[in-house]
Amino acid sequence: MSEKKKVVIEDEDDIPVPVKSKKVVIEDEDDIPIPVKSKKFVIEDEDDIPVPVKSKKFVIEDEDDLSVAIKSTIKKFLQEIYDNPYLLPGSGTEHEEIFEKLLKERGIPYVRNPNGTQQSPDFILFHKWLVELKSTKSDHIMLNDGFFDDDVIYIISRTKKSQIDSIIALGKDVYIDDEKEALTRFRADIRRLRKVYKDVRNLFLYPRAANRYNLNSLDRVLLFDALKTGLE
Ligand SMILES: [Ca+2]
Repeated sequence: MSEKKKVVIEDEDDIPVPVKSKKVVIEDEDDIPIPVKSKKFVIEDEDDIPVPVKSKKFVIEDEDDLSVAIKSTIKKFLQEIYDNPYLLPGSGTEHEEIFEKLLKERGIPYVRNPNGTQQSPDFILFHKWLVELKSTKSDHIMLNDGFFDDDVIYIISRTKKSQIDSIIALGKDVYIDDEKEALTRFRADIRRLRKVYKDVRNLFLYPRAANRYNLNSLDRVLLFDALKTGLE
């Protein structure tokens, strides 16, 4: 230890933490890095160091807390639509636009049509939660070539005689296993047909699914409860 030093550092633990990581030797106080000195206040001890996070309405301790806050925001939003299905009328693009307006009004971050307008999902909320909108004026929805994706939240707006109700559920809670098994076999057959039937002179034959799913036996209360449990 040099005697020129004004501050005597007895051992390494006494070296202030921000300085410790630097490789320069501190000869006297003037050598203390500028950012510390330029502060308007003197930090007497650690308790005086401002903690910006504490000024927020809630303290986010770690990512788990953030994810709890996001889940609770999504749950509240879905509950609102479930309780007031008239908030989400319309079909197709109009249906999506109304949903987008609801998200904007509530300050929920989202991406619309992340995979294009023809591919699921219709929205991603908070960079993570996938939402697919469906609307129908009958007792079924069109699936065409598609099916329910396990971890996508489906919001099905059903209008019947000017009454609207919403079925809100995770994909995996909607379908029954044997339905998916039948669909897998069906898709294999479609692929086979596409190979068998190709162009015949001017005629191009293209087998394509126009599958639909009947909603009548779905229990909207049970399905929504299952989704909410998953968001706890
Ligand atoms: Ca859709």
